[in-house]
Amino acid sequence: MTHHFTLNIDPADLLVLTNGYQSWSEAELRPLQGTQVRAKLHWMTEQGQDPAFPPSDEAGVWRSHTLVALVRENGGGWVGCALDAARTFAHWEVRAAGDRVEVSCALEGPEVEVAWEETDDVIAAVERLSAQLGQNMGARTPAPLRVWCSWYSYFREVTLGDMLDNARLALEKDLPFDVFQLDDGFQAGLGDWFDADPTFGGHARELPAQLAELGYRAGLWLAPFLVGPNSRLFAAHPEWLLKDAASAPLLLGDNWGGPYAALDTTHPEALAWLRDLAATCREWGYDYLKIDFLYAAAFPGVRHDPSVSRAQAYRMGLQAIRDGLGEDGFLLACGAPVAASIGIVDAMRTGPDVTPFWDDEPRRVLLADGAVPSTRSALQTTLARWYQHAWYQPDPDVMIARRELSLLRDHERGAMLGMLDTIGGLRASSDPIAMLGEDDLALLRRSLDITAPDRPVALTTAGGPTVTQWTRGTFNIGDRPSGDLPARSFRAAGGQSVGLNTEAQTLVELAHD
Ligand code: 9PG
Repeated sequence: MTHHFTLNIDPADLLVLTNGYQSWSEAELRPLQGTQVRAKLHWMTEQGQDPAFPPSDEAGVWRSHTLVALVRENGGGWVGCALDAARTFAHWEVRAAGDRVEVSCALEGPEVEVAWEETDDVIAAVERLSAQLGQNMGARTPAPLRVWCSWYSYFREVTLGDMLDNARLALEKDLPFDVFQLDDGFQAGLGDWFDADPTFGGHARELPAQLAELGYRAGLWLAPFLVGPNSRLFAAHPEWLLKDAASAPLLLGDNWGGPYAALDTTHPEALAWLRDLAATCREWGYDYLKIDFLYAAAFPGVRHDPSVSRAQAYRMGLQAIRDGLGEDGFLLACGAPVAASIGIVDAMRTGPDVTPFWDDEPRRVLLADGAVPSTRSALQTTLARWYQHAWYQPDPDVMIARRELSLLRDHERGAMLGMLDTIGGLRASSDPIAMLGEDDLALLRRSLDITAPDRPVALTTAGGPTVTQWTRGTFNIGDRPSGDLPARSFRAAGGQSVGLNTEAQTLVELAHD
């Protein structure tokens, strides 16, 4: 089923607000006549977008998932939103067509209600329709948690000792964390979650009791739908894997040194295995799971039950994990089809990974990868999705407060802090606590203050291709000053740029701005 709408308006008078498919996929606010770029490398589209509905790469054609908005200069315009996303992917396409604009919404999966409204207040209409979708799907929005996560400093080299050293120091310094979350690196392989990586210096099941003694909850990272091509799981159960047209296990993405396979979540035995995986982690003492690379369960491919839609297959896998973890466990989704997760997950990563540097220009601009990990990309996408606090607790990713092992300058760290304050939701840090000086610790403490989400005051592209003007302040994520606001900074309403130093600003002209 495809819905069509025609607008008798000059495309030159409109901005378009798009929502990316999964956590890392680019969301943006751009002139309609611009071009939505598609990444140059295939694995980037597989790992960062929906390969079945990727960015158009055509001038004047914009694709968006679940929700889309068109904005006129006076703040009015049009908003479209699918009102259920449990079994159906809604693919919006907006096309500049001479002196008109053609809009379509194609449904992949069973029929669902689709709202399409003209409004004199796009911000309010986006918030109202997204809230309605959240309500229809029974959105879970428990109290936000403050999380220390191992990934952004220790990466796959993390050890059991690193976790405990940081937890002890956090307690000593009275840092207000609720959860200590072990990320990628503890496991023998993707799929072989119960076997330890020999370099981890122990087993993940040893951690929760020791954290509990210090007063912290234990969190664990899993990529539950991924299966490493060299894993024991891959060899033992090829029948549980998503297949290509030639019935061979489908290999996708590129991480951990190459592509990986995915579980077929329409296979009853794979579902039982997923339930058991989450239940086992719970038995080990983890009541917080960060489940990652979830888009793999919805990847286009040949499934055991071909009558199940991709969205539904994804949701069956997600529900199995929820069933294994229990209703009272906390589920943070990452790399996840965002709307299809509503009602099962407690929190959702709302953008690409932040990094201890501002921008990865080669990958973002030359390779056109909007899902590239970088602080700039994280700010852009997360700010363009502010309304998603009605779907789950947003996870705008970690604050990087450390000055050591970081290229971020003070005003860039200030922009990161401004983004966390604006979006609300979870608070997180990954800094080795022993590395933090007094100023860094003060910034870290400040970043752990939970805030209610802010509202935009206007949708214009001033300050970068995202939502930059808020009741509490203004962002400039670009590389040139915007009015009197310096590049890469946030200024609180009526105040100073947060953390802005007096160093000369680097002014770089970027093709993509
Ligand atoms: C663990 C990490 C962390 C992190 C997740 C996810 O596109 N990419 O190249 C890409 C690489 C890593 C990545 C996301 C995207 O990170 O977001 O928090 O858990 O996995 O491996």
